[in-house]
Amino acid sequence: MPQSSSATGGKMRKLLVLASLILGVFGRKTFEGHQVLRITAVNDVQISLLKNLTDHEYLELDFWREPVHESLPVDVHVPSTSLHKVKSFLKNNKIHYEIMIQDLQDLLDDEHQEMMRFRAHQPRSTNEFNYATYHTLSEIYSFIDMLVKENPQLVSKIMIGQSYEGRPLNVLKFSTGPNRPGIWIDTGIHSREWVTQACGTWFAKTIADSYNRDPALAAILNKFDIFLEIVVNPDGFQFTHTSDRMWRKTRKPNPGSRCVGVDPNRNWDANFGGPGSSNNPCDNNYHGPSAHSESEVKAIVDFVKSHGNLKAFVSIHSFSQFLLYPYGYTTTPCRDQAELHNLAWKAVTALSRPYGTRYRFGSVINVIYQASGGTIDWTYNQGIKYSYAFELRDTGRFGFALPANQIVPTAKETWLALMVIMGHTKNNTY
Ligand code: INF
Ligand code: ZN
Repeated sequence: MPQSSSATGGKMRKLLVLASLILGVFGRKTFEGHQVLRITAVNDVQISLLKNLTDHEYLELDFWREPVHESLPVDVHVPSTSLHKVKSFLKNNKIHYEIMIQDLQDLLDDEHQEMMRFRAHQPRSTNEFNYATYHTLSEIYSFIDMLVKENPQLVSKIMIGQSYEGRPLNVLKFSTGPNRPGIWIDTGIHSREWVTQACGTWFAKTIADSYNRDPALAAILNKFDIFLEIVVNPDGFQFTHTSDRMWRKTRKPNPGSRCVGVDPNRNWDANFGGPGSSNNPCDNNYHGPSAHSESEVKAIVDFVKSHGNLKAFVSIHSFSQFLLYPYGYTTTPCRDQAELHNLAWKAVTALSRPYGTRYRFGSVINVIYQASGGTIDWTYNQGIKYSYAFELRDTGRFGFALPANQIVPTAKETWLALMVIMGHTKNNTY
């Protein structure tokens, strides 16, 4: 019996759908059976054993928190293919671990479904924008344009450069008058840290809406401009949506290597290439061929230098719940260590008020580990005294896959800390 044309057409449609599904799925890395283990080393023998693990590239381990010292847990994303090897290695060496995430893909499926639920409705204003869900790059770009259009007196958009793949590096400028000193805030330098770009949009809306209501913010904006770059690493961010949700670096190919990307938080001219950064293009903390080699970093460097009057610089990461100040590349305390430590304490105290979220604080090298070529070491050495890095929620239960229902609480508590830092900057700038 010859097939009727409609039946053949129907078959064709089904094949096309299947093909696009396979392509879509094929293009996107999946994490079925991948687990995140929390490993607690009890001495430095165990720490060095864990550090050796990082050398076995074939295991494809992705350390969400690197092995440093016993007081800090090690969180490692283990592909399903390496789970048995890694778990027997840990057991044989009597290294304690627990499974923090049973199946990473389950978490990411929930995240994706949650996003799709809201994507149907295109917001026509920033009041309709849903701050309690994760967004794509184009949704964030249109949010930025809506916010500027709605607040022409207060908000403008500056394009400080282009990413490697040619995407605009957009910075929101909040200003109530000419020739003001500036405060810089950035989110999304590491693309997989999705709660940070989400908080960046919430911060932008809050500044626009609260300027006329909150006297403390008005006092800050009457003396300072605020510059907010929500997506520092747009190529990496787009890649986390289309291909690999766990991507951290930029997306520039490395000549002579099969591995792509540079860690933008190792690419700054602050002890560039020093300890706590890698010269291996396949590593997640690869520093790149030279300082400021990444256009996403160079754009900020040029902006900081041309502006010439930034008084505070805050770069926002996730996760771990830390508030960090320089230095990362040396144990030598920075000149203003006492003041920065005291201000960090005030900031994390304010942060803890709404939900009891507890932060640790201190210099990068003391709280976490040595890291060379980091953002805030460079900005501090440029003379921007109030240079801080945040590590937002959580402490590893969900890590980079933080559920969307924590976005707004995270943004609200972080905003309180930012207001303390900006207020102090205002009261201590002459
Ligand atoms: N932060 C760590 C990193 O290796 C620690 C850090 C923070 C180093 C700030 C330097 C400055 O970059 C993150 N957090 O990656 O996401
Ligand atoms: Zn980061």
